[in-house]
Amino acid sequence: MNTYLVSVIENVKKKYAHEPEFVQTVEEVFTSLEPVIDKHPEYEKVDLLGRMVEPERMFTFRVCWEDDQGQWHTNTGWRCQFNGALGPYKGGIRFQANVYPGIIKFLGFEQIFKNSLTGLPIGGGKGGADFDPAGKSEAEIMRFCQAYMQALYRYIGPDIDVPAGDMGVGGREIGYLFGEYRRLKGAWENGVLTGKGFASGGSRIRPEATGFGAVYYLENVLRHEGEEIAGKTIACAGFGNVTWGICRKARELGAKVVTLSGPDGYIYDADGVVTDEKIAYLVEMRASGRNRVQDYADRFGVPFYPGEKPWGVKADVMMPSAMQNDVHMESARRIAANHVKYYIEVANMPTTNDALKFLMEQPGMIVAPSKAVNAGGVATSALEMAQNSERLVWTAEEVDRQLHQIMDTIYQMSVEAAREYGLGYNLVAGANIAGFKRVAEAMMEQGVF
Ligand code: 2IT
Repeated sequence: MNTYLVSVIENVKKKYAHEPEFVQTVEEVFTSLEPVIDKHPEYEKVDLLGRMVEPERMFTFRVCWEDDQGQWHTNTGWRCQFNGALGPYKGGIRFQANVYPGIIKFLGFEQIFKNSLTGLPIGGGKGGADFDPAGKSEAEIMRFCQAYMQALYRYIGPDIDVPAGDMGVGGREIGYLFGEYRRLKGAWENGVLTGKGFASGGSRIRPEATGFGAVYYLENVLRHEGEEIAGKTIACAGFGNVTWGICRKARELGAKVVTLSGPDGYIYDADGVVTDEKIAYLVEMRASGRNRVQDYADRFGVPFYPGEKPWGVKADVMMPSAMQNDVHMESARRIAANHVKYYIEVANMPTTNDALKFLMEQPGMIVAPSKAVNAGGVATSALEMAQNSERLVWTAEEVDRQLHQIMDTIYQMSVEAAREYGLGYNLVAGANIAGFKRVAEAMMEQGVF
């Protein structure tokens, strides 16, 4: 192993032992980079890797909000401006009770390389709060978003840092965040946030972009194997925006999603989540704030497996699309035993590092990494920024065409990067290397700071 690379990883492990998700992603990304670091001894002198694992800056702030009974609550908010070498910091905001700096930093670190892969001018950032949106009223959500923006607005801007949604933050929350930013700044700077509603300057296709992009990526993988998407069964996790987009695009192309999951368990729909009614119901379930997938089983009369994950089902394609570390070693063994050929990560870091390594070693199994597969979401956010700065609105066809092209390019760049470094058909290493190269080049050009 390259001694410089090892020393940076060891340092992160020691220094950030209290942020295990961040340590996990640094280890995963940097381990893939060995042949690149071997080839570039000049990186050590300027401590390029040591600089990459330190955010350029990170804010922590208090967020106070009043509930419907007049009781006040205090939460913590964060925004990590991780790496701005390629453009304004860009990345979502996550509202979830378990959010802490280790989650924000793992997401921010992934975002640097993902954003680089899109080929668009966006740096990496991420934010969030340890606020649990489940069961909150509409008015409480609005007040929380307003309070969050009151703390954040002075640190962001269309050329500085452009937040978007992530878990717990969808179009509704972005609307409230944008409204408060506009009120505070007294200016129509709609390029400050992406994922806005269409009337507020949002882009066509942004809501479905992550799911559509994931399916476009999957099509590339299938083509490489001489297979077609039509007729394939897909096991998904989650039932949010991303899964909704996958269901729609899969149906359009003749495939079907057969599982959905939530914190309460998973459902198996042998006919597939393919009718308009079923697909629309996903949006309803998410908007209800109940965070339960059993509602789908009750409504459509399909089996529900309480407390279980869908990784033991037989399907052609697995697309973990819910959250980090959803697939552990035990699930990975079941996936391998079922001879699943395509393991396509969608959520950010859905697989533990040992499970990912195990799956990549399975003969005949193809593993694709989330930072490439889900990059269509942020890529379309960058297209939203472009439309906002041009004061123009592109058609859905135009945005979809560009999204499709970006996903094809990400796939090809990943394949070529792995091949260039003698790693064969390795989509995981290829994505890490291709993403890293562009950031490294920009950082080298801009001098040490
Ligand atoms: O993980 C992600 O890429 C996102 N949550 C979307 C980020 C964005 O800026 O659209």
